[in-house]
Amino acid sequence: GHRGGVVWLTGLSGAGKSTLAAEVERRLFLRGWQAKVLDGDALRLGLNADLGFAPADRSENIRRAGEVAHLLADAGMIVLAAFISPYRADRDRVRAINPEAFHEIHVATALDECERRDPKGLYVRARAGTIPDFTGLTAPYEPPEAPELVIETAGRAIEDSVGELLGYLDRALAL
Ligand code: GGZ
Repeated sequence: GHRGGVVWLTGLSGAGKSTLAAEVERRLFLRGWQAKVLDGDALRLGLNADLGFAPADRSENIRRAGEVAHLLADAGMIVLAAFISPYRADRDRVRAINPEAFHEIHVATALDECERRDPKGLYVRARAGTIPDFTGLTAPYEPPEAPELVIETAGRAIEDSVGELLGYLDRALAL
């Protein structure tokens, strides 16, 4: 069995947060663990559809997502939260809701690698000036100072990063 927890993946657009979260959710499900992905991109279609990318909107986005994540974790779920969450203060506020149940994972793929991948063509559009306040280019990203885990995805297979996160969750959440 396992305890609940908020597994908070932070990093740039294109770092691999959503890919990692979805694959780890699948792998946990196969073992019979209760896991749920919360994804910034998806929540912005519904719960957070009223929010954009100005600093105050990002903070509110993370505040709401953090509250939902902790509610699910209290119910025993392993919540895989994938949000750029560029501001340290916003992430610290989510941690403060229940520090014992919060696991900050820095998906530390460097900007040049994210821009090389550019899976949705957003970096090209941001460079062209059609997306304002783009994280890493025209908006800040504040890396975690003391994350529970740092995952580097550049130059390795997805399965390798997935295994690293699963190993951490085994140590932190297994009962
Ligand atoms: C950063 C943006 C922006 C701007 C749209 N800056 O990689 P994606 O495309 O599929 O996911 C990103 C998503 C970011 O949403 P989050 O809720 O994770 O952001 S935050 O935590 O900062 O509130 C990206 C896309 O939206 N996107 N415009 N200007 N990413």
